[in-house]
Amino acid sequence: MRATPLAARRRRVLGALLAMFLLTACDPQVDTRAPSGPRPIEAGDECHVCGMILARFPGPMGEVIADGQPRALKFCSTRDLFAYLLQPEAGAVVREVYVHDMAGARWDHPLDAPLVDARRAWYVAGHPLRGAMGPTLASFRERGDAEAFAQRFGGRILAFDQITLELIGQLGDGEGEGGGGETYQPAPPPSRPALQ
Ligand code: ZN
Ligand code: CU1
Repeated sequence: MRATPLAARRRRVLGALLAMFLLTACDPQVDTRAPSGPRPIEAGDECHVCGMILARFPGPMGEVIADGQPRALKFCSTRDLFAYLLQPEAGAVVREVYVHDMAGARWDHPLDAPLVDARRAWYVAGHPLRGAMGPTLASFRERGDAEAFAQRFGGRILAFDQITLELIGQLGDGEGEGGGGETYQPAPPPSRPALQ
């Protein structure tokens, strides 16, 4: 059957729409945007999960750069960071994740510590030091620093992908207990390379 000019035009429009859809659908897989890097945590920053003012609390904190969010999302603790990251909805929009490298940092002054790529960091769970929300994960850029911490305080070492919601739930409750526990204050290692 011979197509009328109108039907032919409709087919062309549909074809163009289909091509646009396919291009858009493929887009996330060819994302080549370079990481923009961590933003400094500032005095008034609030936790994206619980609303607490970060600067008032001890222990390592986290940060997320997410699509559709002009500002970095900040987290009072690695515990709240993972509680956010491990929700199914978060996965689609999270671009970059950072945590404090506590090697060479004072546990009660985490804002002095550098923020490092959380996906490549090492974590210690099950130690007695308290973060902003109570029991929390100590975070380190180097596995050796996590091992040294675990030797001193106890706990087990985990990679980013080994952290589950179940594990976060098992850390125990303790909101508002921040500041308790022992003080972790190692001497900075002598030859730590500078982070860009
Ligand atoms: Zn929080
Ligand atoms: Cu909190």
